[in-house]
Amino acid sequence: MKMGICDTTFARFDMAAAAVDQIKGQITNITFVRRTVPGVKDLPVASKKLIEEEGCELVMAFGMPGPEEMDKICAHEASTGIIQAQLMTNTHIIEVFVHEDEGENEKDLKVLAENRARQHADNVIKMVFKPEKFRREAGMGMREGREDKGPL
Ligand code: RDL
Ligand code: RDL
Ligand code: RDL
Repeated sequence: MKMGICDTTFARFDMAAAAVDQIKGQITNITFVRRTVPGVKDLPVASKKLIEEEGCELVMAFGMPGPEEMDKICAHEASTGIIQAQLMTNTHIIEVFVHEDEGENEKDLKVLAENRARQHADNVIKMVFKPEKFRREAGMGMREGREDKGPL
């Protein structure tokens, strides 16, 4: 399988490296194609190119929206673009965003970013290779990077 990995220089942690490490530890026959762009708004077309020009069957897109109002708008625009790219290509682009103000401090933000990246990587493995295992997590209040909420 060919998997696209797209990330930004704006982000303050290398989430893509954590995710690739997480996947390589469980699945061996995956080829990764990596692209880095400046910021989150560049992720949609970079992801679409990984699908259409590089033949990736799934893309993980990593980004870190900043704390300002402008950054939040940017992040929303990027998400909308990522969804549009998914619909245009009929292919999943797993959006892994960590908002800078989700962290209580820099250390907490770093731990959150690493955990979210690794847990979305686990999600991808389950979605693609173990769908019946993922099915058992339906409705279970799963979260990425922090404690799961749990079922009602
Ligand atoms: O196309 C070049 C840039 O416009 C693009 O890379 C933007 O995504 C960059 N950018 C902003 O301009 C901004 O105001 C980013 C953020 N905020 C942000 O919070 N996170 C980003 N990029 O990854
Ligand atoms: O593509 C992977 C994720 O980005 C995607 O599954 C999102 O829908 C996950 N998600 C968030 O990132 C978020 O900030 C969800 C919520 N909030 C939410 O409130 N409910 C969800 N997903 O089902
Ligand atoms: O309920 C607490 C959090 O789940 C909530 O604040 C989410 O919106 C946090 N969050 C993001 O902001 C985001 O951009 C999450 C994701 N992405 C995500 O992919 N998975 C999450 N939370 O569990």
